[in-house]
Amino acid sequence: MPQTDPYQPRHEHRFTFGLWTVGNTGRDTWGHAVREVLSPVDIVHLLAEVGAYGVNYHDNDLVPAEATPSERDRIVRDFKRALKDTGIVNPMATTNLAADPAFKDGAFTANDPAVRAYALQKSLRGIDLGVETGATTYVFWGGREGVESDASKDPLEALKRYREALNYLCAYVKDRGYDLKFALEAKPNEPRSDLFLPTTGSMLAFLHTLDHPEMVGLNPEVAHEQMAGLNFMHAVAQAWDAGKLFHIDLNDQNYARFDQDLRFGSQNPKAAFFLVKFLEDVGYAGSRHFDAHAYRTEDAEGVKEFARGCMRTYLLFKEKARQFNQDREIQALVKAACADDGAMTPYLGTYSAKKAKALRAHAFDLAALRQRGLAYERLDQLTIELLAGVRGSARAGRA
Ligand code: GCO
Ligand code: MN
Ligand code: MN
Repeated sequence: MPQTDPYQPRHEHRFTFGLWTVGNTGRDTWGHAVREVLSPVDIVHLLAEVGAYGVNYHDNDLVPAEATPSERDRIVRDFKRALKDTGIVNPMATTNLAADPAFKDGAFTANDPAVRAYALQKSLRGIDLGVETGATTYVFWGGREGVESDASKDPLEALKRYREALNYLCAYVKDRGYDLKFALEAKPNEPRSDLFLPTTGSMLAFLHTLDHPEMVGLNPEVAHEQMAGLNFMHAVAQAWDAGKLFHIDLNDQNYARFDQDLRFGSQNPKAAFFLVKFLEDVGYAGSRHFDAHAYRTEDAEGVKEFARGCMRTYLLFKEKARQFNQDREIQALVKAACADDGAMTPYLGTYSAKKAKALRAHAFDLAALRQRGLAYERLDQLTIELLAGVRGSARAGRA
């Protein structure tokens, strides 16, 4: 394909995949693996082949828990060599605090202090490993930090333990002089019935209770907010507004189904479009990490199609966002909806006693406010037509 293809992934797009995403073997609660296990080195080469920018991993995706120190060193050496050979980079790493049976009651929030200490030790080692392979963002997803029964754990105690653990790890990073920031990833449920800090908004409030909030941001995930029935783009906007959008996990999800990790944009294309439009409009410069996996029906070739599809869909919507921003009719409707003749300027904005006095005395033309139609039906239909491809750049005009 020529370099000018706007849908060809390039390094500057910062598309990344976890080792566990394209490496997913299709094992689920009901069935065995359907695909071969790929080594980290194989995955790095696969990602280079499909045009990705980076690879992320959990400690044990790279180094198996049972590896000896010399095995660890060999694995890390081979991985770094593969990165060098392919030009793939490692922007993010994380700790697997979910798989080991020791974490059945949580990791940082487990009732057993030995489990909490083990979780900290695993995180310290995971941080060292991530830094060694170049990661500058370290994600915390508390997959087991929750309950099945509220009889089992005091949520205030759990929050206290969670806070203590993150404070400890922030202090470690500072102590070591690492160039590393943390990104917290919320999820409402799965694998546990109820996870603590279930939404991006909860995480955002929580991180400001930490000792070093400046080191800590968010890693919102599309499916996690959708599982809670929320508007993901709004959560991302709030994270951005707070200066806390450190990372993002892109995938898709059919609301109220099991945790699906679908190819980005494949289930809710309109929501995905507005998400891409948001990220591009504000100039988000971080990784676009696809935390998703191929359908269980797919073979190795299907996995590559899945990965290419995630990136291509992102770029398709990026181009559609550009068209949306340049479409005269769409922009006229947006502008009309927000039209401001300045009549309210004396009353709006920062409070003053004078302003409030004037506002209290103002008589509104409520009949006019109540009758006004906002033409959002037309605006949304034009959006759909743009996405469906029947509203090309010929009609869009120039911005
Ligand atoms: C999930 C999560 C994970 C995390 C990963 C990185 O639902 O399983 O999204 O994939 O993102 O563990 O922390
Ligand atoms: Mn997820
Ligand atoms: Mn995720």
